[in-house]
Amino acid sequence: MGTRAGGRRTGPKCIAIVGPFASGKTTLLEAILARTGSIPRQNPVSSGNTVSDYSPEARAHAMSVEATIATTEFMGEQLTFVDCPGSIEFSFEAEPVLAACDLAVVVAEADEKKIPALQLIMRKLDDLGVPRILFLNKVDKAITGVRDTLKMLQPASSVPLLLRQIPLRKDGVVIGSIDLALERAYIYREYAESEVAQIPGDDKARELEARFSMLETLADHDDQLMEQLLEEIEPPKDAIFDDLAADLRDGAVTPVLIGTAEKGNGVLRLLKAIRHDAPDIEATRKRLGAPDGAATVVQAMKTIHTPHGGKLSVSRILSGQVADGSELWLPGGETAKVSGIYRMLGKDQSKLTMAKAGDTVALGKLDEVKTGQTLSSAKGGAKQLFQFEPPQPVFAFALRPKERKDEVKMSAAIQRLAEEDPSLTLRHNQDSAETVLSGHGEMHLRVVRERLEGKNQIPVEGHPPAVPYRETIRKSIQQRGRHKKQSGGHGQFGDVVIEIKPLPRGSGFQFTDTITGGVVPKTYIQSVETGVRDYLKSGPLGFPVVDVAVNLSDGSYHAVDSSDMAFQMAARLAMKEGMAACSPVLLEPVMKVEIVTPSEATSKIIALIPQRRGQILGYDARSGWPGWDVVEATMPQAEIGDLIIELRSATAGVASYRAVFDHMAELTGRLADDAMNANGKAA
Ligand SMILES: Nc1nc2c(ncn2[C@@H]2O[C@H](COP(=O)(O)OP(=O)(O)OP(=O)(O)O)[C@@H](O)[C@H]2O)c(=O)[nH]1
Ligand SMILES: [Mg+2]
Repeated sequence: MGTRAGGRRTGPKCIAIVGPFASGKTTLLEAILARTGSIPRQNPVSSGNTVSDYSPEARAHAMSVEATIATTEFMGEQLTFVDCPGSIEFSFEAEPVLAACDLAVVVAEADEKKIPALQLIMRKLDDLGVPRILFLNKVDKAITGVRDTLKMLQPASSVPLLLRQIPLRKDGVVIGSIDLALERAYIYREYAESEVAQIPGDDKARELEARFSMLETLADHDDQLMEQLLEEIEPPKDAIFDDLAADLRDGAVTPVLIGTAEKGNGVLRLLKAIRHDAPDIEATRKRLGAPDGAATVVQAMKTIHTPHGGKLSVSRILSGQVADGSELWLPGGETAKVSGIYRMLGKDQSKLTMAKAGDTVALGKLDEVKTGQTLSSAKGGAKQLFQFEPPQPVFAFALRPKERKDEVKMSAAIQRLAEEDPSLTLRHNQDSAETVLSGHGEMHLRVVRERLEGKNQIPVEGHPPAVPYRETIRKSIQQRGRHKKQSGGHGQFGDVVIEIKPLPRGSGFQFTDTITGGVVPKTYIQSVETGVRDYLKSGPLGFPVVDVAVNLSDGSYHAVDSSDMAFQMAARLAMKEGMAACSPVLLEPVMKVEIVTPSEATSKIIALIPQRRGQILGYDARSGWPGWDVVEATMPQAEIGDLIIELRSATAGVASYRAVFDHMAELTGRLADDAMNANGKAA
C-alpha cells in the first residue's frame, strides 16, 4: 500500500457528469445505473426512456435540459450521480452541483469542434477546484488513435490529461482496452462485464510506451518514482495506484479512461476508478471551507417542483445529519423545517428517514430555500459557502398568455420555473407594459415556454421584446399656445410662448423660464412645466422625447379664468404644434458589446458585425484564455435581440456576449418607419 493518497475513501459520494453537448453523459449515466442494478436494462437515449431526461422538453429536443440526480450502489458503496446538460444554454444548472460534488466525470469525445466547449467546462472545474476524471467516450467510432485524441484535447485542460487505458483493436474495431496501471487487457462484451485477458503480444510495445508516458507524468509529483524510472527499476503497482489516487484528488492530473457508453463498455473500470480514487465528503468540505464543528451543514444544489410532492431541494449533506422534521437555518436567519427526505433516481423518489454527511438527497418542502444556499442546524445559520451569480442573459422575449384569464396563473408558473432555474430572469417593462423573460439562448427560453404550455397548460404568445426607442428634434422653434374657453360661468384661460430647442445627446430634458413682470404667475409656470413634461411622454413620432430644452418666455393670464389645468393645456398645445415643426427624429439605443469566441471563429464573427449595423472597435486575444478572442463593437440594441443565435451557430455553441448601453443614435429611413409602425400597432 502506498502512502501519499492514504488509501481508499469509503462513504457516500457525489459525482457530477459534465462535458460538451451530446458527448454521451446521459448515455453514460444510464449505463452506470444498469451496470449497478438500479435499473433492469440500459435504454438508449433515442428511446426517450432513460432515467435522465425524462422531461418531454428534453425528449423533444434530444438533449438534456436540466440536471438529473440518481443514487445507486456499487460494491457496497453509495454513489450519487448528477447528469448535467452539456449545452451552454443550460450550463448554469451545473454550477451549484459542481460546487458540492466530490468529483466530476468529464465525458468527452474525439471531436475537434467540441474542444472550446470542453475548455469552458474544464475552466469551471478549475475555478471551483473540483477534481476530475475524463471519460473518453465513443471510442467505438473514433478514427484517430486515443493518444492523438488526447494531444488534441490537452489544450482544453490546464492540468495534464493522463491516459490510463488504451484501446485494444481487432481489424480496426475496438474490442476492448488495456489498463496501463494494472497491465491487463479487458475484452468488451455487449452489456456485460468485460473478460480479463493477457495483453496480446502485438500490443505489448504500444502498451509499454503508453505506460511509460503515464509513469513519467506521475513522476512529476513523486520523486521516488522519478528515481525508479531513471534507474529503470519497475515501480511497485501499489505505489502507482497510490499516485494515481493522490494526483487525482490533488487535481494535479486528470486521469483519462476510455469506453463506449452506448454499449456499457468501460463503465465498470470507470466505476472502479471512482470507488478507488474519488475524494470524499471530507475533501469537499475542505474545498468549500465548510465549518468543522458538530453542526449539520447542507448545501442546496437544485430545486424541483414535483407535480404531486411539492417542492424538493436536492442537497448535499456536508456534515452532521438531517432527520425528517429537522429545523435548518437559512443564511438570512430564518428557519425551515424538513418535511420528507428522499433518495432520487431520476423522477422517482424513495422515502428515507434520515440522511447523513456525504449523502445527496432531496429535502421536502423547504419553501424559503433557494438553489445554492448553505443551510445549517447552528442557530442563526452557517455562512454561505458558495457564491454564484448567473451570467448576463443573452436572449429575451416578451410573453403574454393567449387568454387574459391566465395572467395570474402564468406569473405564478414563471415564478416557480425561475425558482427551479435561477438563470432565468423575469422583469416587467413599464415602458412597453411587457413581461420580459430573459435567459441564455433560444433553446433555454423555448423550453420555458414549452413548460408553461405543457406542464402548466397555459397557452402563451411570445415575441421579441420592444426596443426602447426615443425621439428628439433637430430644429428650434418659438411657439405660442393659447387655451381659451368660455362656457357659461367660469372660463378657462392660459396663454404661453415657449422656445423649444434640441440639446446634445444624453442631456435629457431641461425646463427654464425667462418670465419677467409676472406675465405668467409663479404657480402657473409650474403648471406649464407639468404640461410640457406630460406631452414629452409621447412625442410626434409616438415615443418618449429626450434631449430637448423648453423655455417659457412669455404669456398672459386672466385673474378669474386662469387655472393650473388651463396652463397645462396651453403648454401641451404649444408643444404639440411646435414639436411637429422641429424636425423630429427617432433615436435608437446602441450598445457596446463584448463578444468572446474561440479564435478560429473570430473572422466569421467580425464579418457579421457590419451586417447588424455594428461598428468594430477592435479585437484581441482573450486574456487568460488561450485559443479565445474578444471582439468589441457597438451595435444597435434592435440588432442584438437574436445575435446570440448567430454567434452560437458560428462557434459550435460556445461564443457569448455581454452588452451595456452606450448611446442613443438617430435612426431614419425604412428601419425608423418599421419601428414607428410596430409601435403604432402595439399602442
Ligand atoms: N457511437 C457512440 N455513440 C454514442 C455513445 N454514447 C452516446 N452516444 C450517442 O451520442 C448521442 C448523445 O448522447 P447523450 O447521452 O444524449 O449525450 P449527452 O452528453 O447526455 O447530451 P447532452 O446532455 O444534451 O449534452 C446519442 O445519439 C447517443 O446515442 C457511444 O459510446 N458511442
Ligand atoms: Mg444528457
